[in-house]
Amino acid sequence: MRTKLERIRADIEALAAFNATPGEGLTRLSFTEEHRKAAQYITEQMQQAGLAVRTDAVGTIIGRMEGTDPAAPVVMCGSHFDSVKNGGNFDGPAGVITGLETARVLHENGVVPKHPIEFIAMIEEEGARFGAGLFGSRAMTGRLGEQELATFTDPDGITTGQAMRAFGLDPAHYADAVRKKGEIKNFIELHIEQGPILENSGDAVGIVETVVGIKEVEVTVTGRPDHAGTTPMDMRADAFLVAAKTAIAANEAAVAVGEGTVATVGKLEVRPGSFNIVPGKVVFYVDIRSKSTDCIEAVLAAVTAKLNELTAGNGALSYALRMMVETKPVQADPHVCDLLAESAEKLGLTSRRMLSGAGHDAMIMADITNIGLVFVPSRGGRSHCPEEWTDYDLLQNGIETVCETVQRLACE
Ligand code: HGY
Ligand code: MN
Ligand code: MN
Repeated sequence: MRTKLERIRADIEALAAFNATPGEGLTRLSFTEEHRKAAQYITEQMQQAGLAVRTDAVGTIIGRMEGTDPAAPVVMCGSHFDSVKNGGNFDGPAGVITGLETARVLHENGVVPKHPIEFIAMIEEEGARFGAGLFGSRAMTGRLGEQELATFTDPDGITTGQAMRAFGLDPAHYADAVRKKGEIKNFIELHIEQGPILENSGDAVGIVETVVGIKEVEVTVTGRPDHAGTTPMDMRADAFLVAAKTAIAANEAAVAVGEGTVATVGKLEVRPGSFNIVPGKVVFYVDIRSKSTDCIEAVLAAVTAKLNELTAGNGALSYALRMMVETKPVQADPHVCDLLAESAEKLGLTSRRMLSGAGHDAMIMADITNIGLVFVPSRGGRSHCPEEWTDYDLLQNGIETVCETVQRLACE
């Protein structure tokens, strides 16, 4: 092993401290003090590894190692360092630390690659603050628009653009983050699996071949707030009842279409939100994922049909949909997958080809480059919760695999 387990542990523990909810899992939202402190730590670690460090126009941190051919396309390696609310310490940081440790190993072993290598720490991959994730990679690939910066808000009504400005970034320059097609040779990401398959298989690393497509849609149901005690049941325009029945329809449609399709309503807000008021407005999010685009569309159609059915014939009920994130299923590059498998084998590690049910920045980077995505096991398959955990030696196996592969890609 060329990587150092103690450095990996120290990085995870250091980043875990930049947390808004200590004792209740990790909460590190974008453009907050927790973000600033984590960015400072990552920047320092990158500098100590000999990298030239910059922050792009939307806040993603980029540490660059020059190659012998500065005009050669860049090999990129990294992940994100924001979190969900009350999440775990490995979702994202495991991949950022993979980059840090790879940079350290190449630097201390005097490896000078042909291709420049850029180590990446993306922001706002989870979308936990503004509702639209994969933000840093969407900015890099040109999928971000100024409409989003001006209209997507956090629970306090602060827009993404306002939060960027308060953080010291100029949202008007968001397009400066865009990287041109051809500029990047590969994007390699290590991530925890966040599910039970790899751990149950006993294999050391997962090599992702396909990442599911995602549609995350915001649904606003408008009804009429009324007194909960005096309004007869047949005279109500109850926005929550519409939302609840729609959530059940989404669940039933995902089960019906099969092919591993999933649908989740994980965020819902009832307004005004008092026990004795018939809900006048409900805003909720339907997250639909599948390796099949047709299945995603079928579930979305079922959601829309249910909303039409429930609001037709009641003039006081209406709904609106807003697409927050939509990505198609994405394939990892076969050559990169083979290199990852060869690296694992060379290290004496077993590997298996996998599907990713979680979205990752790599799936967005696939718009402009060839990607590789490596999984390490999650204990009990748990993630997006304080129980999220990966033993450091199991994480190190993945980091060694990526380090070996990044070096080969950058030197070939
Ligand atoms: O939602 C996801 O799949 C990822 O954790 N952002
Ligand atoms: Mn996540
Ligand atoms: Mn993640």
